[in-house]
Amino acid sequence: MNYCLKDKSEQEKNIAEKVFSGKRINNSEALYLFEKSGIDFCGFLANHIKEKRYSNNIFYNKNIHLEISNICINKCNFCSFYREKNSQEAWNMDIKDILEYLKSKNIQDLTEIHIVGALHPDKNVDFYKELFRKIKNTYPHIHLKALTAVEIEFLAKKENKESKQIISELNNSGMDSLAGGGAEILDDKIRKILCPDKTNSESWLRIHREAHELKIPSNCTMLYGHTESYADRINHFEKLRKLQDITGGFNCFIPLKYKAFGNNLNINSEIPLVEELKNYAISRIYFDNIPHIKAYWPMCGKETAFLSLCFGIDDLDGTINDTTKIYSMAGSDEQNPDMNSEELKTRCKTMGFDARERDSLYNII
Ligand code: V47
Repeated sequence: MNYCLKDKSEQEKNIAEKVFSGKRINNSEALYLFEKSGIDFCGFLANHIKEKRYSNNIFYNKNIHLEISNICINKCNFCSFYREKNSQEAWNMDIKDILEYLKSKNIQDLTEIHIVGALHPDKNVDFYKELFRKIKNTYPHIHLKALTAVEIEFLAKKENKESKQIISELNNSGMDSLAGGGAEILDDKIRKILCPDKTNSESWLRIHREAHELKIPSNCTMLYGHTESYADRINHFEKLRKLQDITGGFNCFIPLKYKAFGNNLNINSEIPLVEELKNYAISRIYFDNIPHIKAYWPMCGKETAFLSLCFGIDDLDGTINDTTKIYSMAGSDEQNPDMNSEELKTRCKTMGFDARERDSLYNII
């Protein structure tokens, strides 16, 4: 540990002291890091935490995404992915299409399928139950990380059932974990601007709590870099950290930087790389109770994702095999995201890290 703290402020020395002794930082310390500290200091602390936990290991998984449809009734203002039912750019797969599609992917070699449903007006819980059962019948080794809290709420309303019941039914049909999307910023004033018709903050948190109570793990995300302040990000962190204290059910936190292309939010600029790296680092420092902080490289691009490994990130999602369009439609550098294990391992090696393949529950393969 060669970083010189001599010229740092008293607040920074106190924060460093907490981090070195494994203590939790509070919200005003997190705000200090966002507002006053440099990227070097945040990166240094974040890496200290990461190295202590994982040495020089970086985790990744072999996965594909399955985007069943982009027809969605929510029409979130930041979303570049959804289309109206009658749009030429809309797609909608039925179960037969999906099983055919999966045949064209090398599923035997993968451990996970990440399923995005969108709020398709005609799809109900029976559709997903049948789909999950059929996928699991053909590929019993696959972990299904499927649907977000937003889709769970949509299905619960449709069936006039409690969300916990829906989660349990889907789990019995093969859904192994919930994806972390839909969290955006857990503040209903900001949600009014971003996504006025989406699941509110309280319901998003409740649904994840319910999943965790059923012993179903999930991930959590934050969509940042639009209208929110640093204090809003920290309030978002706090809600997730508090829930994690109670349930321990989040496997990882995934910061998702707002991408400006092709949506209705009317914010045309994106935050700079330095802000993005600092945000990764502060996430690692703040979440002492969430094991992994993930860079989702189809969103941030490969170059940023590998750089983020020097700012506290320990987890890369995933091999993908050109199966997601959410971010290519939002203007990501990665228009056909695909990365094989060899590329991933070689890039990590060049940076002095060892890439370790993991399954969805972070067991090393
Ligand atoms: O909820 C959509 C975000 C999320 C934009 O659980 C945008 O392991 C930025 O949650 N700019 C979906 N962000 C993706 C997601 C995810 C991805 C990878 C892994 C996991 C996991 C979850 O993408 C949405 C929203 O927050 N998003 N549009 C945009 N223009």
